[in-house]
Amino acid sequence: MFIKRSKPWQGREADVTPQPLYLDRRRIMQAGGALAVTGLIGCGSSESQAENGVAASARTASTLQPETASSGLSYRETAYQVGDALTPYDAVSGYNNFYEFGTSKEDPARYANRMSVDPWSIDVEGHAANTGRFALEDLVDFNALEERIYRLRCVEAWSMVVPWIGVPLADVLRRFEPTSDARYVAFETYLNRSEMRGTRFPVLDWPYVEGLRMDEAMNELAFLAVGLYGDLLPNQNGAPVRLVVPWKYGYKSIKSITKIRFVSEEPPTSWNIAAPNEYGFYSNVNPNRAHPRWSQASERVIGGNLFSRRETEMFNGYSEQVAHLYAGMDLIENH
Ligand SMILES: Nc1nc2c(c(=O)[nH]1)N[C@H]1C(S)=C(S)[C@@H](COP(=O)(O)O)O[C@H]1N2
Ligand SMILES: [Mo]
Repeated sequence: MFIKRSKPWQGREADVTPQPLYLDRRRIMQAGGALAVTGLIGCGSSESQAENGVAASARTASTLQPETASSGLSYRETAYQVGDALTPYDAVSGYNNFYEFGTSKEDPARYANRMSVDPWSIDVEGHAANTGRFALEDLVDFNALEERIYRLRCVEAWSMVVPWIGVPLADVLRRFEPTSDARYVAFETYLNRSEMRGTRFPVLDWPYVEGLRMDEAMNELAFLAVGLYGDLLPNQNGAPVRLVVPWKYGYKSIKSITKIRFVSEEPPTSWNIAAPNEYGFYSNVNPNRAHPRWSQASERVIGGNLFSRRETEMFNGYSEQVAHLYAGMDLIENH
């Protein structure tokens, strides 16, 4: 039987959506005060970063999703910010990798609306006290959402800055009470071949699977996103719930999750199965380890001008939070 339930994210009048930083930016831009923006471009901006920020924010202002201010999710801002400007909404939702819908960057925006994302449940299996099938609303507390602005670095050497909305992965995983045998956690993407035209081709071994070591999954940065730019995730970005692991290459951030399994052995991962010498299990962003076919030393900034590049940082700039996870490990060998 299908039970219609009102969605927690529909909210009530009393749930006042906080004014996010990017709305402030937009308001200021609309008032024509480009100079005033400089002060808002976050953390320890060097002169050149600030300049960069102003130019990019000016661009961002005109391309933000118009509904952002009125509809959307209730959430709180956090200190997870980056020095560079946000990638415009049009680029975040229009330039995607979601191979289940095709391999071109435009395919997901074109075809992912065919995926049914409501109702949504996740099967939880393996070494944990609480397993079974859970409705999304029972796993993610829509009254406790936060915004985190993270860098996203694709292994293809391009990057974005995305304002995600969601909850820390650790908060969700802890509620399943994983046992000491749970040394890794595996994730699986939804698979419906009639809705996902890209799965007609054996590009990857469907369903898309990913995994993290348990201590990586419990790290403060690992995030389960249900939204971006203040609203629910567009399907092409992995609706209704996807992983965001900002210190790893983008393909670790698995979309449209339907299964979570606690396991004792390192789980198989889609890109590692497809090309083990090119894509390892860890896949930490590492400018010192070239991909066999291209350098990883720098990256193209999506949404900037055609030639906009930045240096790639170790762990995508998140060393302070995650370097300790890999103490003593050879990160070239364990790529
Ligand atoms: N299920 C699934 N998840 C996926 C992918 C995919 O093809 N299928 N692509 C990955 C890659 S390569 C990247 S770079 C990011 C892109 O996320 P975005 O489209 O939200 O920017 O999603 C990752 N998650
Ligand atoms: Mo990617």
